[in-house]
Amino acid sequence: MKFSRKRVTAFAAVAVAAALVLTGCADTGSGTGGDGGGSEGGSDNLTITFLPKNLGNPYFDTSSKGGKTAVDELGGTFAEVGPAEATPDAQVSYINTATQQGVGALVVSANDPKAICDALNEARDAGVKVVTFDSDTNPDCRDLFINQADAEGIAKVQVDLIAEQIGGAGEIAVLSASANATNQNAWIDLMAEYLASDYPDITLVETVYGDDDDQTSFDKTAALLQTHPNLKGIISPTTVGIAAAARYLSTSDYKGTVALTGLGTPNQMREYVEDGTVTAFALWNPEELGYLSAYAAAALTQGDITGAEGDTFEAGDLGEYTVGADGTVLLGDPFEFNADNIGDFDF
Ligand code: RAM
Repeated sequence: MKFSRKRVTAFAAVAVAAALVLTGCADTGSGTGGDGGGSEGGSDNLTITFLPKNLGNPYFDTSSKGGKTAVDELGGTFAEVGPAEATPDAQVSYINTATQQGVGALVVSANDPKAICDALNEARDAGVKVVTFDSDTNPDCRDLFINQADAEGIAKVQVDLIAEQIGGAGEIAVLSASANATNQNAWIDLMAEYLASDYPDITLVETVYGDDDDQTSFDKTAALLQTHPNLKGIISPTTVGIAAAARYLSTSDYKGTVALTGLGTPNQMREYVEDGTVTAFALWNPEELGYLSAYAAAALTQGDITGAEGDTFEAGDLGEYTVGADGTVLLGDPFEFNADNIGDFDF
């Protein structure tokens, strides 16, 4: 089946792909998914290993589900490995093991832009293709970065949401993931710029780090509210953070008086939208992100692309993608969830 690849249908495309897996109808068939020739230095090694920031996060469970769907479609071998904690160098040992095992590609969301670079470059020297997704490394330690959405757009949607929710003025804080996370740090810098230029009456009083750990994020929310009695809103640009903060707010006196938005998964946020703790938040579809990342990894291992600007490849049901500047492939635009549409999503 073929879908038009733009955002309007993209959620539907992955839903159908997932349904195929659930019903056991996915094409795990025969082929290599490419021309089978391993052209231009390709190895046709379709052993593709996903390495998220940490395990146990529903966001990455969902991206890995998309990755597995794609690898199954290609007739390859999917694996997911990763640390329990999202610390800067916790992924190194997993990269080294995958290199020793001779995987075709590693698909990594980095906890730190530099800490895993040596290990990734050793993997590349050994012939492993490296795709970052979600949270990039420095560009010289990977072949491609699959970007979920334009960083400016991700920053803007969250700032616009909090501004609307607090009436355009007052103190806000950010509850982030880990302090070194490439993705969150880029978004927070851009949020600060956008606040300064477009919302001069909003003051960002503090950024705290919950380390993409539920309990730490919960405790940091409590501390923020104690430290800043005039706080009007919190932006949490992490699915772990926003869910923990929502849980804290929902049973506290702050419910309905302190606004919360950021990046969340619909399944984790549904009860807090329904109980009025949260009115709107944003995200992309992590399943699509994993699906696209796996197809990009396969295009690299098969020698269909090198990661150069202008390279194009087919990403199954999502259609054709083109590599942009700095070895980056863009999935699409962020999407806003609220009480009117949250019932339409299941991830
Ligand atoms: C968490 C992780 C991930 C980020 C999402 C929004 O799951 O920090 O890297 O992209 O939130």
